[in-house]
Amino acid sequence: MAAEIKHPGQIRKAPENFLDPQLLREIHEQGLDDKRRRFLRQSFLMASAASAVSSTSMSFANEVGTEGGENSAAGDPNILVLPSHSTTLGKPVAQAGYGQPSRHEHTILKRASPGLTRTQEASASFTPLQALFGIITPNGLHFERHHQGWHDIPPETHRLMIHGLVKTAMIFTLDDLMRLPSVSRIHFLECGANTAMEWGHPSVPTVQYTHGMLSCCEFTGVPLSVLLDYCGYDKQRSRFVLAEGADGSSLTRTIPIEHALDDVLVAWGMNGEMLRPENGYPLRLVAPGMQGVSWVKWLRRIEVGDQPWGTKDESIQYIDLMPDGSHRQYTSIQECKSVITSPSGGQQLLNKGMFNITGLAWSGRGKIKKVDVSVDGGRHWRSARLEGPIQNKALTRFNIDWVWDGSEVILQSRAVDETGYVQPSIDQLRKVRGSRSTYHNNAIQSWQINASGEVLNVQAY
Ligand SMILES: Nc1nc2c(c(=O)[nH]1)N[C@H]1C(S)=C(S)[C@@H](COP(=O)(O)O)O[C@H]1N2
Ligand SMILES: [Mo]
Repeated sequence: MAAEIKHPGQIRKAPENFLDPQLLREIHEQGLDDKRRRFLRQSFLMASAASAVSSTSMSFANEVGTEGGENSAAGDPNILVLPSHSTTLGKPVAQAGYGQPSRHEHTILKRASPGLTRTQEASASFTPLQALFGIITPNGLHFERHHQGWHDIPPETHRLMIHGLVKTAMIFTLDDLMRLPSVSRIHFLECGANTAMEWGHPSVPTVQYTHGMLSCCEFTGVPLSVLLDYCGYDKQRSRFVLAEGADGSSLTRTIPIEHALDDVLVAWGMNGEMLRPENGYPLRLVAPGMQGVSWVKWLRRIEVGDQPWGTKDESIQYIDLMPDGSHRQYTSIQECKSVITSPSGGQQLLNKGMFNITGLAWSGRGKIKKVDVSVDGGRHWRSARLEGPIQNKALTRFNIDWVWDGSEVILQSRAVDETGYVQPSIDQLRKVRGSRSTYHNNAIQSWQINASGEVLNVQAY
């Protein structure tokens, strides 16, 4: 299967021209402290000044000591010659329009996986994590997972019914819901089958395919607790709710009432605008920390009950086959996980020198406490810098400076959440779970960088 996937790797360039070997060694061993950072900046400025005319000599991509080539050219035409965009009138403002990414970014797309596609409707597309910054997934790049295709449902006729163990069964229109007090919260959404291809051996080449059924958005909606209160749910007997979607798959999931009352939302907003049709327009359940399938899209019905329903989506699918032949059921929480998104599979390091290793960490049980990064396949670890604010059940971005000396290395990240849970190696995970599961692979991901700078998906422990 790996051979069927063709995906352009990303090009990374390293700013090492101006580094002296001693500093390089120190950074390699101890990372960047403030003093070294200052040094780096100064050397950078000096290197730039020394080559004021030849601006490409600031280029980060050339070997130390390389002479000739672009660098020693008399002048860089990209600086010396005014381009037409500096000398002509730009395009007019659109009278009405919806903004699009630069055409130079046209390769950054959500992409379907040949491996996980049964039919084009019962399928998935993956978010290009390698190309994203920070923690928010742009709406146009949000992965999709449909059991039976997607619809663009007219909001005027869409209804949400709440019934079961309630005093008054109610039917809400979208307008009704939007009159209620809403909240906006940033949460990750991960399909339980994310990283499913990796239970056995590494089988897909890029982080888009290994981890791309993952996103993080600001969702806006009304807390489900508000609606349950409004309908007068039976406080003695209610133990579960069932959420059902309006698509042909009638996707249904049981959710424990503690979750339903805690932070579950009935949401219409995603990153400041209405949900995209593919993501459940006009209404979806937001079930923070729970696997994607519980985030029921095109939400039309919530039933309150006193026992789990055991629907097809929680008895035939979304169960985990264990080594002893039994199945785990209702394993809804996404355990702590992390992945390095750059450098990552399919990318190429063009040169030795300094790189920023960056990635994402998340936990369905709360906040991320720590992410450690190893560049030697797990023998030594350094703590990465976490970008704040660190939020509950949201992606957390981590960064760490690293100098590549040109030798073969294995990069790994290992996250710890606020409960103290440590992300397992694939070996540790397989010891407990076997390798016949589809869902809930939260193992440490390994990327090998070989001597020619290629980044490859490998397993190491
Ligand atoms: N109604 C309905 N809800 C659904 C699904 C579906 O097929 N139908 N797919 C589920 C699965 S398996 C996942 S991982 C998430 C994916 O959400 P997304 O398509 O917005 O990324 O939606 C869930 N909600
Ligand atoms: Mo999913």
